[in-house]
Amino acid sequence: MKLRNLSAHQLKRPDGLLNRTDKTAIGKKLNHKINSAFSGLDIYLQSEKNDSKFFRNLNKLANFAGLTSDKNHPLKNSEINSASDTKPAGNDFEAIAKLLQEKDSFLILAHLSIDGDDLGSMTALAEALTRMGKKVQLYSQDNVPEIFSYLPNLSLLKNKLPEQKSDVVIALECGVPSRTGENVDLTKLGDKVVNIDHHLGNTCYGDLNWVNTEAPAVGEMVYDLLEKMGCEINQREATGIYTAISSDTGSFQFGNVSPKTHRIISRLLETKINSSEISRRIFREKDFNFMKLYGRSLVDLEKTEDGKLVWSALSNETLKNSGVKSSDTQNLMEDINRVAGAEVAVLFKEAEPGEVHVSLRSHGFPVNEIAAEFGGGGHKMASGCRIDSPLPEAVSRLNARIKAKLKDYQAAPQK
Ligand SMILES: [Mn+2]
Repeated sequence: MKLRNLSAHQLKRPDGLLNRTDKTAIGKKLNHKINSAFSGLDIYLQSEKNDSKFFRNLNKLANFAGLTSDKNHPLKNSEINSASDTKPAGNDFEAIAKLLQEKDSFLILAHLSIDGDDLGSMTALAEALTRMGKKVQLYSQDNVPEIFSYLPNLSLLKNKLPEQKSDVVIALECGVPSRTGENVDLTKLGDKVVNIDHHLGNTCYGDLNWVNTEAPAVGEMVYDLLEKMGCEINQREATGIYTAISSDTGSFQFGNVSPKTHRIISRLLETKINSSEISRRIFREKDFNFMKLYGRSLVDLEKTEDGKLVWSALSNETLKNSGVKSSDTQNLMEDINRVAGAEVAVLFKEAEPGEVHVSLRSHGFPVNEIAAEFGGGGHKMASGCRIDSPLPEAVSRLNARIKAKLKDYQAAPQK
């Protein structure tokens, strides 16, 4: 992405932090008026919604997204500069559909800690491309969670990179190339790099980029792509896309679900997929050990006197003895966020002694700002960070920051 200079008014931020126009540049304009602007080493995302402007420090977001381990300079210049500036960024939907129809061999990559959205999406896309007579391989560095074992085309998924170069590599919801895994060089794996994502902060590193931050799941984008290619959705594709969308929307409960989402789901159900069984597998069925650990996290639940902050902390010993794989502890968080009257819910997991993984949830309080203070980030109401200190210290440090911020929040509720 070659950068162009911004005019002063474009950069003006209410608190004046982004006013150094001489050193600041802006990346290509994305679909939804999201710009990445550079001020020295600080990269901000500017988004506009209903005439309000929001700024996010992309370095902090990037760090959360696992873009690099260097907390001070999380985005590498090579990653920032990899896209061209001749066309609008993140808007190559039609060109991607055309490329997929023209080319013959594909490698589709998931992000680290593969989830229902990118897994369901890649299996559906693989099905469609295979039906078009093309060769498709799937790659994920991390193993597939057991709950998704019903998905079709899992035999195509490997955690070893192919030796032969494909015509096209497709990265699904990876903000930067390194999100696909360690030592993955997309340009060596395929002649063309296609980047499809629905998250803020994507650096548009592909030859073709399609970033739609209004899509609740990348699965919805894959549906659009299949439709554009004239693909009559079959039951196997529908199973993948249903898995993708229902995973990322918490079974259609989250705020990003739109009428379009339901129209797509309606179309998927027409293929007679077993949606209740898929929902049971994703959301209801739990492993025995998980249920015990889940119970433990609730028994240990704590709250501040005013009840605005609730949290639970699981020690390394508890986690180790639980027999639950760390990749399977992601959903422990959700029910902690159900306590009435709480503004913020936190789960601390001491993954290794002295290494605490923190999940934060809220119903409006910007937990991403708390996470960012600790080198993490994420969404306003769902964020995460890692604190390298003993568990009790991590709990008291983070909670102290939340309590301080909750005071401001109550004084001046945001948005
Ligand atoms: Mn997703």
